[in-house]
Amino acid sequence: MSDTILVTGGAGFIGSCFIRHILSTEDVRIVNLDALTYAGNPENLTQIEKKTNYTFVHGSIQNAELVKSICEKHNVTSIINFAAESHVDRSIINAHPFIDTNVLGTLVLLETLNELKLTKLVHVSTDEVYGSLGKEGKFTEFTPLSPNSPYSASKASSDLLVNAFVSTFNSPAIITRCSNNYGPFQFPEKLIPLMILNAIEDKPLPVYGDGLNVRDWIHVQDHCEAIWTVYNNGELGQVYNIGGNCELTNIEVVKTILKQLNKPETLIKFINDRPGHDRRYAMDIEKISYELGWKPRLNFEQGIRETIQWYIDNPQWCNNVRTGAYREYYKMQYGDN
Ligand code: NAD
Ligand code: TDX
Repeated sequence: MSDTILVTGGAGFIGSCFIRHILSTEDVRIVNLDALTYAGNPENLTQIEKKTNYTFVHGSIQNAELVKSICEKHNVTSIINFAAESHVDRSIINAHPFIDTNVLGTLVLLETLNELKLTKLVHVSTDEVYGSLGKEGKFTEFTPLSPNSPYSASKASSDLLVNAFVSTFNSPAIITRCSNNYGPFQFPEKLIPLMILNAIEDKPLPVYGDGLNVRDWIHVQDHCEAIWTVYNNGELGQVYNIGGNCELTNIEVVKTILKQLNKPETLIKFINDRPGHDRRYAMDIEKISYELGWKPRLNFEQGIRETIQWYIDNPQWCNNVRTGAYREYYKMQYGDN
């Protein structure tokens, strides 16, 4: 066993998928540092929590002393940074936690990387840093950063910090930028789990604007496999785009969910558009495909069917995450719908 990886934000949607996947297939140690915000859920990790090569630490990536002491105590060799405030609508309500975690937290990880001479940092970022596309074209790694929401501005800022550390200190860091993820254990503030749960409960499905905004959907398992590929074979200092080659309008996604659940389209409710709503995202994944041999494996039709089934099969998880604070957020965002 060689690597001990500090995974940050590993109790969230994507980080927990990564940990479950890697600990069931690879011979590595993982230390998971997570602040357990509203989006962090230890229940996402019950299947691996007793493994001897897994340690959980409750704390923030902004706490430089804590991050350093964890790395020293566990002989951490490398970091994969999933920790973030991740929801665009929440960043429109209050951007401060986004700057604190996404920007200042990433700075702490970069400084730790340098100070302790760790072998690498993989920084998990997003297609949203590139801004919005028109009808044609895709984002490549050369597309200029042009973020439109406080969330994407905070992620772009963290990406720029990573690049600056690579240029200035030759820090061994790599950035991955992925498109919209879906799959089990996703917090029901994001489009797909929100629509699934509302449809199951015969509640209105709130679609922003005309519903014709396009997202490039990827199953979370494919994203995690791509990150593992980059971690092992990616070139230090590089950026790798990751995507699902699956562009769909929001209304297509919502209608697919309703059809699979055998629910009427009259549940769809068009509501006021999200301010600054990006129209279209699409990722060009030539670089990671040709250089590292990664391609998405799961198709949307099967992936969404299994995801819907997971939410049907896990009502306890769904009830546990919809706390009082969640209900307050929901009411603020959607009124009495
Ligand atoms: P999530 O909101 O489900 O999980 C984020 C996790 O980070 C939670 O467990 C939370 O407790 C933890 N966290 C928050 N602040 C922290 C802090 N200061 N210190 C330590 N832990 C903290 O998010 P996700 O959807 O799993 O996204 C993970 C990463 O992937 C993020 O960086 C996000 O920007 C990026 N990303 C997400 C998507 C997507 O579609 N969800 C797509 C591309 C990139
Ligand atoms: O209630 C809704 N109604 C609606 O029409 C919600 C929550 C969303 N939408 C629309 C907005 C987007 O066009 O659905 C689309 C997807 O919305 P989100 O699930 O909020 O994702 P998005 O804003 O595209 O950002 C996501 O992808 C990139 C993640 O939240 C980010 O963490 C990731 O970086």
